[in-house]
Amino acid sequence: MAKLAAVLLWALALTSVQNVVSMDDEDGDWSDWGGRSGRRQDVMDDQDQEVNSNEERLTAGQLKVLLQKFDANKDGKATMQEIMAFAHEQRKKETEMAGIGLIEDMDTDKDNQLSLDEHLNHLTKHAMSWRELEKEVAIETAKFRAADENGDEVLTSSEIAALFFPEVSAKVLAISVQANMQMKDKDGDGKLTPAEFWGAFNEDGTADVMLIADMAEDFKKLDKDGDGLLNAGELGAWESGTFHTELAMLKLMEIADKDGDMAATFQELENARELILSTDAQYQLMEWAELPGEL
Ligand SMILES: [Ca+2]
Ligand SMILES: [Ca+2]
Ligand SMILES: [Ca+2]
Ligand SMILES: [Ca+2]
Repeated sequence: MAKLAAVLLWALALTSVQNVVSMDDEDGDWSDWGGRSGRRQDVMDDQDQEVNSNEERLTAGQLKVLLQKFDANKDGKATMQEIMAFAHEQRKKETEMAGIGLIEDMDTDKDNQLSLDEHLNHLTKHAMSWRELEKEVAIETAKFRAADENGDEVLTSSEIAALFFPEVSAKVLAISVQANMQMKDKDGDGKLTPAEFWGAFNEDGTADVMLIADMAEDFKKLDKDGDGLLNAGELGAWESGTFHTELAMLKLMEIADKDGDMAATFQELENARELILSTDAQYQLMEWAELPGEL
């Protein structure tokens, strides 16, 4: 179960945490996981000593199996594109595993399916503020319809995952990104300044310059076109978790890819095995390597 929890933690850290937290806040488990990878990183930093012990090291065998999984065209090398495609498929599998367990508290007629009524009843029951509820209902209804692939008005197994983990469905993700854009975009120009993105405002409405400076590096990495603002696509990379995985894997490439062809061979990965200890790349690879029944 610890491994499943780790998998879920990773998926959660990467997705719209606030939705899941608001739905499950009565049991208190999920709220402890609030925050994105920042919180997780703090925990990891505290464990540096343990991470450096043998038990947390990837074995050569694990690396070999991971490379085989990444290497879709079987040329013996893993490219960034292959790794990111694997990451997406993996996230889909992980979230689908959570499946029906996700709706336990919501599925009031216990038919192992989630109807829109059940979803909205649960939302209403746990609403924090009536003012926000109307908006929430509209967003959640749109997400529900987008997740309902076969249009039969109930969500079953893999459809359920998309509602909770929008990143596994392009359609649900688009709605989630649009909703978050609208929520954060104070001046309504369809793009986010650093202050809008982090919600970094002082009580008098001016930007919290200190906080923004602290986060400047992350923002710069997200701002792919470098215009100083985040558009929907750039925000989508953040919401989907692609951003965190991509950064971690770019780090892996930077360390491992010695001949600079932006692809890693087994030998390159094996040489990098010690060098990536305590990096996000290491944590991500470990999680993939330790998936139950995978290796
Ligand atoms: Ca039901
Ligand atoms: Ca359906
Ligand atoms: Ca704006
Ligand atoms: Ca931009």
